[in-house]
Amino acid sequence: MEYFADIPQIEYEGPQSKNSLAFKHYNPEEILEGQSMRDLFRFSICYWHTFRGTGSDPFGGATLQRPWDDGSNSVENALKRVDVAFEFFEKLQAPYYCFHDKDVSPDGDTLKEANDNFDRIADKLQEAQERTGIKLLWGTANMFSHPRFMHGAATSPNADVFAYAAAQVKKAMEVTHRLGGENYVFWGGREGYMNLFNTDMKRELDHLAQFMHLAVEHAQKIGFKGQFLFEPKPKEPTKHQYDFDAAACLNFLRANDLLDHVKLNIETNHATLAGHTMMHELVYSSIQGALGSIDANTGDLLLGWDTDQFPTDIYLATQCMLAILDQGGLAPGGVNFDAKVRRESFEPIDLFYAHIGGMDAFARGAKIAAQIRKDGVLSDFVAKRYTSYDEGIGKQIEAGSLSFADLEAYMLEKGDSAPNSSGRQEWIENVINDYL
Ligand code: XLS
Ligand code: NI
Ligand code: NI
Repeated sequence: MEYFADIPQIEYEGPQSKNSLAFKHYNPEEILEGQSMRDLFRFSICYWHTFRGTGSDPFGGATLQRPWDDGSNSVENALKRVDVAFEFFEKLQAPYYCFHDKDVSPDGDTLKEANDNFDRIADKLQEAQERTGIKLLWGTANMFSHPRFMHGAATSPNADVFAYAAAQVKKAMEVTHRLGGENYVFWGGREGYMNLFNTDMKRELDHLAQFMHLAVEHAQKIGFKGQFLFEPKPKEPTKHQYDFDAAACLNFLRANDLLDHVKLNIETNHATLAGHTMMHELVYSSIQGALGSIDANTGDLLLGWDTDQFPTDIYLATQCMLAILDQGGLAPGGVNFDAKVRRESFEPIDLFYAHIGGMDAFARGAKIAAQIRKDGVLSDFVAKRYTSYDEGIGKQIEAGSLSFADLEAYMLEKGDSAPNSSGRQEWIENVINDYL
């Protein structure tokens, strides 16, 4: 059975092509900075938006036409979705996918029933992976949709909810491991608070840290060697999420001795909700050796929530790829499209346009970033801007060999600092535009 019978295999046709069902820039075989685009991006398609999204919003119900889906939460429907999803991944030449447990598998009335359902679906996922060669980038657990998680999961004041969440993550890790998942993600869900008057923040954060240590311990027990990833997001659904931004996450991981085990999964729309640019979050995590993977999407400055739109902005993609190329790629992470089509884009073909556009935007951004890097325009200028630290007093400062008293003596003798040079911001922005 073919579910997208009117859609051809999406192939690379080059920038001159006028075919909107072809890649114009994403050429999996093309080499950029020594690696193929396939290996550089490790593109992944998310199950939740693409196969479980309905188009509903707080003001209206489902709009998306998904003729294969009977709308039920049955195992049969879930099994059929696996076929649909893998046909989609294959047609798009996407090497990876990722999921929450509850995206792929129906919940149950008891934990046992939910686990049995998950095993049945995992059998089918495994079969589909083996048949197509498509791999699991990461797995995670949905610990925010069910009403039991209204106060959070690991940070819930209800210890039974902590226990349920632990059981759920244990299972999700085991299935991820069985499917060869290369990473396991923790995004906060409802780990945060709505009001501090009713919240013991210290206890909640301690519980979250303990939960993550239990996950690390279980990974060792089952031999899961994948990378753990923590995904920052400042708000939504709670008013204040504990995984606010890269800085807050890294502080949490460092303070709780988790930094050796967990890196970050940075999402564009979450960065902007936190008042940062995506590039800021990428660079901030990368310089600390903690940039593990990205959730590629974009927000809308005029809409103040996590709109999870497909990334089509070449400037943004260039900024992302400057940071990613700078650390030589993302493996074992990748570029996951945590993005959804608009509720007005309700036909299945819109899913193809959306992903083709995102993959092409990243490919273009990467080509532009690689050229900028090859010409050394940014690196040369930045290196020059800091030359005062390459010799003399600057070199001694960086070496840590001077005290406040030494610096005072130096400046008392000199009288005043050397003149500054221009930051050339407008010039450097013009230079970037020359490459676009
Ligand atoms: C929600 C998050 C979520 C994570 C996975 O805003 O982006 O989708 O990526 O739990
Ligand atoms: Ni995400
Ligand atoms: Ni998001």
